[in-house]
Amino acid sequence: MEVNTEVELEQLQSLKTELTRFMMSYKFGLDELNTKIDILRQEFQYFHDYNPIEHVKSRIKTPESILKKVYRKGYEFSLASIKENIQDIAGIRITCSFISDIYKISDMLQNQKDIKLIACKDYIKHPKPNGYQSLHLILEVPVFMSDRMENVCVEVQIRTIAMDFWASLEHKIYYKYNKEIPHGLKDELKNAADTVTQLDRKMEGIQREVNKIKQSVSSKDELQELFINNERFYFSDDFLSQFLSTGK
Ligand code: 0O2
Repeated sequence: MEVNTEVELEQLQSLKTELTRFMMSYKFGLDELNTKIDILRQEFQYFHDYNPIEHVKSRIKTPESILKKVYRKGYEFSLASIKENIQDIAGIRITCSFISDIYKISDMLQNQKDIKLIACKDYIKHPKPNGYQSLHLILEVPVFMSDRMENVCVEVQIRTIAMDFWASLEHKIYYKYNKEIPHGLKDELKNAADTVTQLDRKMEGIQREVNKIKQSVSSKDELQELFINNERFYFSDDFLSQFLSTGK
């Protein structure tokens, strides 16, 4: 369709405004959740001395991909229907080192008062028949804009590095063979998925052993300093003794 008359251009302008507002709300939803995830990551690093999050990637579904999903699922074509039915327009993928980190992060997010859990699919406890593993959460976050508040859904996929490695290779193969993976390769992928499970369990066990060793008491010097954004904060003996003497 070619748009050229003045009326059509005006209509297009107002549609563009509406679509921009729609897509921006998902961008803000992602920004909010990304900030929350970054705070959890930093706090965890300070208190547990390791980083449970290897990396975080976020994306907004392209209009073409939204359109395909609307047709594939037979939804009504309106922004209200798209907002209600397509809950993965905004998506975040969190990659962790260990399986236990996945559930820690999932719990920490779900325990936040302004986050509402809409759905949870645990493909780690119940992997897909092809071997796919990941924890999927649909979370709703409130986004406050200049003239309104909107609840926005964000799909959060949390998985280990090994699960992510498997999923990205499977995804490439899936599209290379136009969604019809040959049987031999399917079996090999399933085997690889079983190896991923074994590796993740083994790494978790090693991490548990290391944690036991790490639980030794820190030196006095270590307990008197703190680094925030590479800036060193020092708690002097005087400063600390004030707290210790009042018992606070
Ligand atoms: P993209 O580009 O990653 O967003 P639905 O979302 O309703 O169509 P379903 O099955 O209810 O389908 O959703 P589900 O199971 O939560 O999975 C949706 C997303 O998980 C997919 O997004 C993939 O990212 C990922 N996923 C699910 N199954 C597999 C799988 O077998 N292999 C791989 N590699 N990834 C998978 P999209 O929409 O496909 O694309």
